Amino acid sequence: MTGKVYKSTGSWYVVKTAEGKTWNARLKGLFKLDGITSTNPLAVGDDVDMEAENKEEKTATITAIHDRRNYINRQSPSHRMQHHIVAANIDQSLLVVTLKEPRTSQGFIDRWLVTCEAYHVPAVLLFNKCDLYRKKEEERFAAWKAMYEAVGYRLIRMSVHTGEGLDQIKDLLQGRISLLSGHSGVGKSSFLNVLFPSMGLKTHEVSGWSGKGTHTTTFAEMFDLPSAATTIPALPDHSAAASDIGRIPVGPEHNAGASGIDRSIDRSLLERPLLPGRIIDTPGMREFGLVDISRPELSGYFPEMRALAGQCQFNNCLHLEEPGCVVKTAVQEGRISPDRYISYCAILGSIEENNY
Ligand SMILES: Nc1nc2c(ncn2[C@@H]2O[C@H](COP(=O)(O)OP(=O)(O)OP(=O)(O)O)[C@@H](O)[C@H]2O)c(=O)[nH]1
Ligand SMILES: [Mg+2]
Ligand SMILES: [Zn+2]
Repeated sequence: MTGKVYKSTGSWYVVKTAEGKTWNARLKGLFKLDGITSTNPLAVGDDVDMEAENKEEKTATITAIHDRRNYINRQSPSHRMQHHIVAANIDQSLLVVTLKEPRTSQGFIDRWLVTCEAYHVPAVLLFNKCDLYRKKEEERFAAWKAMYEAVGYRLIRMSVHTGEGLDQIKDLLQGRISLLSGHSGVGKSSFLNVLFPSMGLKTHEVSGWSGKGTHTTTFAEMFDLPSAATTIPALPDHSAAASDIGRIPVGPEHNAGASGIDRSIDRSLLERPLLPGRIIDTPGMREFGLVDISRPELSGYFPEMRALAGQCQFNNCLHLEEPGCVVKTAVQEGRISPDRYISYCAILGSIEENNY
């Protein structure tokens, strides 16, 4: 029988068959030897063949791993020389970004975008906690929106607390396998809980919030979105203590009324039926280390630089100090954002010299 890996907890994998039956499966020792450079030979999203070990207990042995359509790979946080496959066979990756509590840096976003480009996975940036934005964050958001949209990325402004943006994101999720990533504490699990209250995922308690946060989600896990027949219940009322998502009580500074902008949403949008889709919740990442990307190929993963490929005087131009560089000219003339170029230089500098 064949199935898809929904969760990995060390040596056991939760595998779901097309009929929706869930098995606990493990790899044959043979496969473990293959994963020399990868900390995990199998990732969430992998399709596998398996043989039943015990039909009553629903345990099985994985006998083969199907070829991956794509995957997202990162540097293992604990072993610099090893890779960690975040997820395989995904249709899109959604990066949850926050401008405060915690603050996501542009460097982090750009490293993530480069990886998505390298693995041909469409990326969307979800700016959560927009209910917390004040003047400074509004300005930052406007600047990043202009910068990323100019490059061709989609940005969605959202708030798990007010519901802003959730209808658009629901549309994005339909019928696709989506990977949800971002720093710890940006609200990934809270977001899934509010869209799909029956999931009941653990989220971070507001009372021990330190800004950095401990990881609440510890394993990547895939969830089936409610089927087309199911409708999504309306968001909890603002006045009700939304204990199920552990949200911050609405105080004057969190209240839409304080800024004079009504950020409430049309609740009827949340009652539309959904097409089946799947979403992968992941543990928060502190850093995102690139793997498998060489210095000469890096600019190919910046779409605004890729558009100028082959036009520099030297065909091995790294767009640093070389004469006749069209990328640098584009930066000087304002056609490429200086901040994106700075990110490019920083990432280039972080790629090991011998990695080409
Ligand atoms: N103000 C505000 N707080 C939010 C919002 N979304 C989530 N939070 C809060 O942010 C905190 C962290 O949320 P989680 O959902 O646990 O974050 P996570 O991204 O799943 O974190 P890890 O599992 O550690 O990676 C919780 O206290 C949430 O209530 C939002 O839109 N606005
Ligand atoms: Mg979480
Ligand atoms: Zn150049």
